[in-house]
Amino acid sequence: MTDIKNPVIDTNLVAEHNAQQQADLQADYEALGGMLARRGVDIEKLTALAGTFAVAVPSWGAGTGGTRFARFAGRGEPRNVFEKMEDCAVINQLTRATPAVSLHFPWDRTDDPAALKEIADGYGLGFDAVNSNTFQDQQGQDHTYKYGSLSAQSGAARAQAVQHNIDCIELGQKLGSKALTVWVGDGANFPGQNNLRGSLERYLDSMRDIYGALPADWNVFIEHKLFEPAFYATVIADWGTSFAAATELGPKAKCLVDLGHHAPNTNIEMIVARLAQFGKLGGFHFNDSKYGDDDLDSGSINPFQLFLVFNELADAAERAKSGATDFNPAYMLDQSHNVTDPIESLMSSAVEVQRAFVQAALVDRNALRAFQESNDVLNAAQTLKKAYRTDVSAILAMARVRAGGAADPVAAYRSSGYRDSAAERRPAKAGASSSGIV
Ligand code: LRH
Ligand code: MN
Repeated sequence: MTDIKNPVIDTNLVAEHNAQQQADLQADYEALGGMLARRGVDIEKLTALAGTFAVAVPSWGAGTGGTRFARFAGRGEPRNVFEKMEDCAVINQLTRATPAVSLHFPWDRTDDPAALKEIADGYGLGFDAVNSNTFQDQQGQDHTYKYGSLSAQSGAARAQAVQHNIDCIELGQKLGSKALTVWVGDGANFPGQNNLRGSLERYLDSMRDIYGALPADWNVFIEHKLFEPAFYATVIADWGTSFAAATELGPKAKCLVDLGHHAPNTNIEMIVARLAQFGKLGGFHFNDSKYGDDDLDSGSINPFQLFLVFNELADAAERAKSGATDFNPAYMLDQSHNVTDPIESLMSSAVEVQRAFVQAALVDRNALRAFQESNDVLNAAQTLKKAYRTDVSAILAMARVRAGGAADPVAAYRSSGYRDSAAERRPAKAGASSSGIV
């Protein structure tokens, strides 16, 4: 039970909710426990493991996202970083799986980081990687990023972008963050627009300056993306370029895998295995997609892929343990919520990522290795499917309840009336979008 100094949702309401669910949960838990025991698996070990899982919430996901076509503001939208933290506190209080928030600057800029840190402490929240933003021009900005930022032809634009990233590191340090995520939309829309090698050389020069400003215990995460906003050539388009850049920069530079940043049908779990093998897997932006960078709820379209990613992470963690090397990639959600309540989507997405983590721990790795070594292809494939087909919902719910969360976070959230009270307390600013994505 992790106590939260200033819980946002009335803890009595959560206790009543859990009391109503207790009998069903206990029955489901015992049934699953019995089935797993017949497999030689101790359900208590898995529930304890589930309780150790944590995925960071993107501050920019707390508000309604948008597309190039429109943004349909939701009720009670957070209007500033403090209200985003309040929403993130609700997500963690009910799921007990999201104890950190990933901020985005300048969307979350504050002149009082100490006050923000104090508020976060009260909510039991910390700060994961901070994100810079050189893919939008800010009011009164001297040099436009229209033709790129860290790789721009303009030295002034590059220097401005480098300084912004250094400012993000300094603000992140005041909040207790330990990493900077750098995603740039830099690229070209037409063949010939940029010298493809020149763009990457300028990007690396800029990143060396940012790397040089990193505190000793910080990492910089390079986030690749195949396309958008550039539609012909993106400077950091794929894991290979990201890996080469991170290797070029040094040990504190790692690669971040956003699941939505690949061509359809890309084998993302293999990219994860490769980056882990070469010690360059820094972290994730979990989401799901059917076509492009759709930023849909994690596990909502292709939950088997999410499981396969965690299967590779479990393999890498096992190897790291036996090799006594540390393996601790940063887990973060990065989603955009256009038609659901962002809090509900972020809660259910955190649970879906936690589910994949627990299912991957259910894989009988010794049996799998034996089937692989004997080329018993079908049994090898079935060993993964057996874990994936196991409904671990009761384990996830029991882990939540034991940690002080809600057996059913969305049901508890809805019965709390939080969104209605937020709508009263946060009259929408006419026309102004406050949540950042657009
Ligand atoms: C780019 C991206 C990046 C963020 C942005 C909000 O598509 O995934 O991680 O900076 O979304
Ligand atoms: Mn991302």
